[in-house]
Amino acid sequence: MYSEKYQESLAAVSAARTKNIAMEPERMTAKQKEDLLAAYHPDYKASEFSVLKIGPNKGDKVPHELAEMLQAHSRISASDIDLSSPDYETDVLVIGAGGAGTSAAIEAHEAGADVIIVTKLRMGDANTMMAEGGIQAADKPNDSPAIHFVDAFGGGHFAAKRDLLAKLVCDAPEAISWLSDLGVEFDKEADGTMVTTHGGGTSRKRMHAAKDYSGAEIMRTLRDEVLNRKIPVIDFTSAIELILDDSGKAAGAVLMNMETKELLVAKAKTVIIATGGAGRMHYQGFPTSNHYGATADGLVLGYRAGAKLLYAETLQYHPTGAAHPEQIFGALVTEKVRSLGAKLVNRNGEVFMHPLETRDVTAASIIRECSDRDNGIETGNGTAVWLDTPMIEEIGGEGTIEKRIPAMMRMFEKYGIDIRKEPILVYPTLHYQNGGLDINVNGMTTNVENLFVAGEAVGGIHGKNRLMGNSLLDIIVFGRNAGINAAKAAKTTEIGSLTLKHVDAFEKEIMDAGIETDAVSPKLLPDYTRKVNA
Ligand code: MEZ
Repeated sequence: MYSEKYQESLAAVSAARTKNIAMEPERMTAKQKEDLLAAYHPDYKASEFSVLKIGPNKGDKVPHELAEMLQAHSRISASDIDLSSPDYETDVLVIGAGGAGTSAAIEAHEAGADVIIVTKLRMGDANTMMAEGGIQAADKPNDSPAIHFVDAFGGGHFAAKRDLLAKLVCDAPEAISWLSDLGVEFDKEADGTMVTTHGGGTSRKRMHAAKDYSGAEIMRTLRDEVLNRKIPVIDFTSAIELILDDSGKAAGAVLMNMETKELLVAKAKTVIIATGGAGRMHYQGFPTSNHYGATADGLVLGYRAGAKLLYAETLQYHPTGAAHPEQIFGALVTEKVRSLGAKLVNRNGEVFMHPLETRDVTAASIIRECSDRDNGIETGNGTAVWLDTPMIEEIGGEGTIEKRIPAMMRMFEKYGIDIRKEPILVYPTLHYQNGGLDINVNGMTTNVENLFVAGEAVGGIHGKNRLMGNSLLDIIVFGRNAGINAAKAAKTTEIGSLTLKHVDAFEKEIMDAGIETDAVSPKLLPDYTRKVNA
């Protein structure tokens, strides 16, 4: 139920619905997309970026908030830590317990390695849990990994590392079977075949889903598998620095108990960073669809240890974050809503774009509609456009929303909005870190031996924009891949003496570059304390 101020616009949306359902909005040309992105996408706003003064990516630009963390002081100095008697020793240390970390741990364990998972919150407190719309895999007769590759490569502005993207799409069908065999309940037709839908930028229906809580269903299954295998999970404990050995190989991490702040040392033959994304950095002041712990920690850990970043200047603003009511501001409204037929409509009830353009283009169109075109709806918390959800019931028949996107329905129902009958207000929300640590196809960073990365902390798999459903896919494909290869490397690794010299060396770089900062990193948790004016 919307207040009086929305009624005129709601009436226009409702009056135009039948015509809007029938209309087929034109696709933009490549040139139109380029111009739109340059003018309206947050990644193109030069004033929001800083040039890094130190570290492996010196000279590159990243968002101000990330630059501050990458060039911040460590939480420790090397002399604080006694590395001579580690608290934990293992073959493979996995940092992070979302979908990528747990998949990596399962495969490393399967390969016979001793594995420890360390996580700053609890297992499954991760963006995986919050992923809604689905996971892509070309496993239907009209599709192929090659077509999947072409869609994702184009959607990512032809910038993806080809070997990483090829692995993603080629391993996708097997990833679905693996998850299915572990117990993930994907949506199926009566004959047992998987239900698949389109996403933005896909030329085939290859989105597999568990209704609109696909990530939660996948995480439930992976968590059970970790527990069944009795893989040790050290929770409420963050990694705050990587440990190297005297030949520069990753060899463990300094850990911090989140409650007591006690420092611990974990020694490992190989390390996997699977710390997830960065939405809680709130780049450019955007709200986020991300989990509370998404603070770019893995990028900081890797960077200070010498690992390179790739495309850290590119972020994904999911076009449809909830813009109203305030209690769910920024929460994800899954792209599946558009896959099922809902169109984006402005204040006057006009469809202003094709609903399944890629996410960067869709987000930029919404921003243009709400800014220069002045066709947005004032919410009291900014402006927004309508996502006309009742179209779904008109197209798919009564009951479609409850069957296919029940979590969406419940989320809005709590606030008195029945999405079967009323449209919802949306605006872009910070959703995904396209960039991250640069890896080879075996999952190891390009310049720190035995340091593996999986999941959202990786850069380069998707290029400069990711398609829907390729993230749940990459955490599985590259999580498993990292686990297998980290276990293999651990078999032949001899660890030299442990060192934190790189931490002190980085501190010296900060001083030498004249960087004046009080910031410490990794951030670990966002700071939402209210700043009181003096
Ligand atoms: O891949 C994603 O980010 C995804 C499936 C999100 C969504 O819209 O549901």
